[in-house]
Amino acid sequence: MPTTRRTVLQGIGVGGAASLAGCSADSAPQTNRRRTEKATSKQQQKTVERVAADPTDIPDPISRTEPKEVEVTLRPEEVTGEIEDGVTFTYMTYNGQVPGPFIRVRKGDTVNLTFENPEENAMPHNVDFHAVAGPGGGAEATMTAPGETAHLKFKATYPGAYIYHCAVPNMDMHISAGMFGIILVEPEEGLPEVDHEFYFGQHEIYTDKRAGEEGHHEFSMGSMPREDPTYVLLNGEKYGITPDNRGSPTVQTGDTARVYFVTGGPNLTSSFHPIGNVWEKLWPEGSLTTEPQTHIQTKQVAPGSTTVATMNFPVPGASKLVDHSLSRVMRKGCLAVIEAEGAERPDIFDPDPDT
Ligand SMILES: [Cu+2]
Repeated sequence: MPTTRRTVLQGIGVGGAASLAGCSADSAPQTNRRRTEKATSKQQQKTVERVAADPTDIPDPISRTEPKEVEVTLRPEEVTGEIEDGVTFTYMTYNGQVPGPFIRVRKGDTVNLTFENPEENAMPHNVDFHAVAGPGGGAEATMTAPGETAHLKFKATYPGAYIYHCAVPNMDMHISAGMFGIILVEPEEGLPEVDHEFYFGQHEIYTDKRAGEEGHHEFSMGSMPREDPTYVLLNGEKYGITPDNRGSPTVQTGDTARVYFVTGGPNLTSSFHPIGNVWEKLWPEGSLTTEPQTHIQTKQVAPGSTTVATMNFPVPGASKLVDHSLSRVMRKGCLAVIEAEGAERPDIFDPDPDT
């Protein structure tokens, strides 16, 4: 009988969260140990059907011309989900998705952040925004044990697309388990109009089994220092954002899309490339106040950085987004697809010119 995501998720028992808590116990303050153990037994029950962030789930472009206060809530959530069919893993997420929610503000805005670490978690978490001017990007101010809530207020003083990520002592593990996302600080003049915006995040997961081996994969503290991941993923799941899996975003030929891309890492640099396409305009490191580069085939995006790039779709078909370190695509899951629909354009691309 073929296994489905749901049946596998229902079938897994204990184990994931317990060892997860064990291998990062040194990130839990001693005073919270009792509480953490109690939380662990509850956390084992929490499974989710999906962790892959919807690449179209982005707040609308900002049309305001004045700054304002923006309310943002982040919830670190430890959840068990599937990396691929039959392979479960205990992710650490912001708000249950990988990458975490896309946060959109304007230069000069003040962000009122509520950081709620749910009681059912096993571990402390926090958030370091690269858009924050201040100690740790807010990491110390948001450091919370399960059941605690912290507040942080900050002004977005400079524009750009920035990563945010967990920054507890075992931050490499927490990022590998899924704790990263983008905060976009729009320049005061806004961004050029486009037909679509998409959000993708790359990161790698280190587990104790081979890629594709069925069952629950525990986090591997052995392979992480060797930077030898089991999976390299876009939006948290193997081939998650593809037509056969969670589905792909669709555009019409002639449209322009702006892609926001973040490399969580924690260790691997992405060589970000759209197969069958090109980055028409590209803002390196998410620096939106520079002149864009044009017609870039492959862009290296380091862990802890982003890129913003536009693409056009002159002909119908799939644009496959990959890390051009291709073993990560063929063996480790790093692929997403954007589908373009529209009339064929044999003047541009003719796969069968003899008929
Ligand atoms: Cu964390």
